[in-house]
Amino acid sequence: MLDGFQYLPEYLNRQAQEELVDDIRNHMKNNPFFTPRMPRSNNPFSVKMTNFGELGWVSDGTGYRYEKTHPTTKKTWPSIPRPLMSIWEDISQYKNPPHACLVNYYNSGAKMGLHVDNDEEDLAAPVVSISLGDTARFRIGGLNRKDPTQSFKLHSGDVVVLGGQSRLAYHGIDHIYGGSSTLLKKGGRLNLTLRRVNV
Ligand SMILES: O=C(O)CCC(=O)C(=O)O
Ligand SMILES: [Mn+2]
Repeated sequence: MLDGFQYLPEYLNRQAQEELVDDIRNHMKNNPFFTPRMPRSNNPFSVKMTNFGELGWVSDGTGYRYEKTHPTTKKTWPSIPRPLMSIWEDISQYKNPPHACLVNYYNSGAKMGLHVDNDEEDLAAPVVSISLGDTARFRIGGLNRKDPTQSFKLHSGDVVVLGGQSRLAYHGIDHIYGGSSTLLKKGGRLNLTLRRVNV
C-alpha cells in the first residue's frame, strides 16, 4: 500500500453517524442529487452526486471540473456541515480547510470505476472519505492503472484518507452490499469526500 494511505474503521459510532445523516439531509434541501455524465460518451454514472462547500465536483460531456454552482438548480452549494469540518480538522493534518465535499449516493447496483482524483490543484492536501450506510467493496492500487490492487470492505462509519503518495492512487468501488446497513431509511450508501481544490 502506498505511503500516506489510512484506513480508520469505525471512526464514527452509530450516534455520530445518525447525527451526520441528519446534518447532511438538512444541507440537501434545494441541493438535490444530479446524475453526472462521462466526458465525451455522455454516458450516465450509476452514482448520483451533489456537493457542499465553495466548490463542487461536476462531470458532463465537457469534462470533469469544479464549479461554484449546482448543474441543474444553478444555485451555489450549501456549506460543508460542521461535523465534516471537524473530521477534516481531526485527521487531515493540513493547515487549510477543504473547498469541496463531494456527496456520492450509491444504490445497490451502483459502482465507481478505477480512477485517480486529480482535478485538484492542491495535491499536498489529502482526500478524506467518509462512508455511511450500506457496505462497499473498495479497491485501491498504485500510481498506474495496471498496478496490483487490494480490496476491502468499507462499512458505515469508516473513514479512508488518501494522502501523501497515495493521494494519486487508483481507486474505485466495485460493489455495494445492498441491505447491509439500517442507517439510511431508503438504503444504499453515501460517501462524502472532503477535498482541498486550490492551493
Ligand atoms: O465511494 C467511495 O468510497 C469513493 C468515492 C471516490 O473515489 C470519489 O468520489 O472520487
Ligand atoms: Mn476518487
